[in-house]
Amino acid sequence: MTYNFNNIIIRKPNKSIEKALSSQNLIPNFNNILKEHNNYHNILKKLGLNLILLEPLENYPDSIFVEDPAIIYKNSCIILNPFDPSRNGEKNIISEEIKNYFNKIFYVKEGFVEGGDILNIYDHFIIGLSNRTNQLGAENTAKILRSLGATVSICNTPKNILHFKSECSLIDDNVILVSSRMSQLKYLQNNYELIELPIGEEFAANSLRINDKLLIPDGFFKAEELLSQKFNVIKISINEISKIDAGLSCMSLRW
Ligand code: CIR
Repeated sequence: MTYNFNNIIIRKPNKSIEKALSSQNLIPNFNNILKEHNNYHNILKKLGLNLILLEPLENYPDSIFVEDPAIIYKNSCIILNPFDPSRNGEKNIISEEIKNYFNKIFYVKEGFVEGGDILNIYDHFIIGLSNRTNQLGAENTAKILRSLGATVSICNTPKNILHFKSECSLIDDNVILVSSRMSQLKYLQNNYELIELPIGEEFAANSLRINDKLLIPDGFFKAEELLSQKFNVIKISINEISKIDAGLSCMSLRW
């Protein structure tokens, strides 16, 4: 199931995160990141997940975002190919760290693709083309996924959105939480029930459904009100992490 998870991989924060990529050139504070990250993994632990904690990587400022260099499907792990040169080497390290948890490891060697651009809905994957994921990377990832029995659609991510999943997430069977920009995508409109968040709350569209709980970023009052009507919501503060364009899904790999 796409949101029924038993295991989760996260990486402890590195001090060099203060040099992480930020579209607004913001510099996060390491101690604040640490607090937010501790809170994040304590909540995940309380939800009963088996937590695999990887060591920090000082040479890779953005390496806590373990969602980007790998995806997991049916007991296989696909090592992706992150676009940004400062992030590309993360794949070599994480593949060694996590390979023993999976039956098979596959590698995307040509073209660029990041996990933030890959939305998994049961046996289907949507790969969003973005500034980080190109056609070749998407097609090579799709080939591997199809060989494992999945179906794949390749879509465009609207301009100025870092990753496809920066502003959308699967929150229930066939239900995708979207920002208003993502709600314009015909592919999503035609295939899923969409719950649209108001302008100004797009960041809350990167929420994280884990079993019967929905983790949402704190501080988005309309999103909280709307989602609490139907979901068992847990709010998580990620003010500091959001300075470097990240949300709740980016900090873990789940299966
Ligand atoms: C980056 O630009 O790569 C990081 N600062 C943020 C990565 C966020 N990852 C994600 O949305 N999956």
